[in-house]
Amino acid sequence: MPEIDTDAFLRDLHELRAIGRFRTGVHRPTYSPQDMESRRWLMRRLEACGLAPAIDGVGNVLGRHPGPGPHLLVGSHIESQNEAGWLDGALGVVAGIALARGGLPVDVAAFADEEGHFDIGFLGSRSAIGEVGEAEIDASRNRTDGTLLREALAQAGLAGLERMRLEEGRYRGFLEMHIEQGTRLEAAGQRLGIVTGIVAIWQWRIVIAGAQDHAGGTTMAERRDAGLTAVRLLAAIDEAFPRVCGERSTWTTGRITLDPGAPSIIPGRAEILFQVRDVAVPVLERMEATLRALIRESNRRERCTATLEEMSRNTPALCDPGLMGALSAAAEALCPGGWQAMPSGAGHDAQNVAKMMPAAMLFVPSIGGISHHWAEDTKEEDLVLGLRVLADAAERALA
Ligand code: HGY
Ligand code: MN
Ligand code: MN
Repeated sequence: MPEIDTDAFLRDLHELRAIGRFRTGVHRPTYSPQDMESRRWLMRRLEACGLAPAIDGVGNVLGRHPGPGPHLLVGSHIESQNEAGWLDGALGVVAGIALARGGLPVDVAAFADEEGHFDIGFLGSRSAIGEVGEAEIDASRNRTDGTLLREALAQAGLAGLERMRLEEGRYRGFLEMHIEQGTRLEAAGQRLGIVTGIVAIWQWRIVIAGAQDHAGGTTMAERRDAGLTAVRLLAAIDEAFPRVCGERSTWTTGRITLDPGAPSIIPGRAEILFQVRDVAVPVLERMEATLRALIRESNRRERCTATLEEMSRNTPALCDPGLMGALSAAAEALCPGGWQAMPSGAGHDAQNVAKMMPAAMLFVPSIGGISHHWAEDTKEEDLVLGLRVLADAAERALA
């Protein structure tokens, strides 16, 4: 069992929490000044625990262990959703620092824009495995304010820096510790989750074209209200999906925008950001086929026209049995019977890194299941137990 300084780990977590603090959470959108401050903080921390830190052309931060192999890669992301949790991502990166400080031969990574502030999502880990071309970067915009990714990179001082690629053959595997972002562990009274598989996320923009017009002069019979068509389409999706989805599928409308968005004007345009998630591609394909059929049906029946634009899709990932075994053995040794194997309903950088090396994840409970909200939290004793299990598992995986 490596000598892990859990007090320093907690101190690091709270120091990082103070950068971009928002109520009890953080607001660190990718490439914002507070995000870049957190990346600089991380580079100093990595150097202080003996790793050689570097930042790349999309803001990935990697601390490289100087010694001979074998090595593990440990990490996650440090940007947050808007006004969101202090642990989502940060926990996995700070845990990596703690393992390096404890003398384990680990490299530590903070992959940029896992949270998809820019269209393509998981930008950093997809770039690190060679899946992001220059054209994608040219075309990508910030989902909140429309800033071009190229411009955001320049403002962050990253333009022109080379983009790093994870080194083939350097690592035994990748370990990511993460807050569960759900209620399973808490409901089962468990303290640790060994992740079996990570969902894929398929995202679309549905644009509905109607006719902007006067809210009073235009009769109900003649108006082409894009807002009502959007609402009816979403209701049809919610009615049909339970017949084609899987046990843990989810479908979410994260945003509906009505233009021009005034009370006395019939919206001429509606835009829906819609995503589905599941661990099985055939289930995702069934949901997509149903979505397309419902849009065809809407266009047959409605006076407004709906079009479907694909935004992004990734692939589900199964976690590596060997690394899962190391995590389970460590969990059983440190918390007998207090853990369970479980799927991840959230997407993670691990699902991209898994395309290049064995990868596995360790969950700690979310209080109330809350995440992607500033109130996200985990009991301190569960954070410490998770770190100890991660360190023990890392040592087993490196043996
Ligand atoms: O949305 C997700 O699953 C991840 O937290 N970005
Ligand atoms: Mn995350
Ligand atoms: Mn997240």
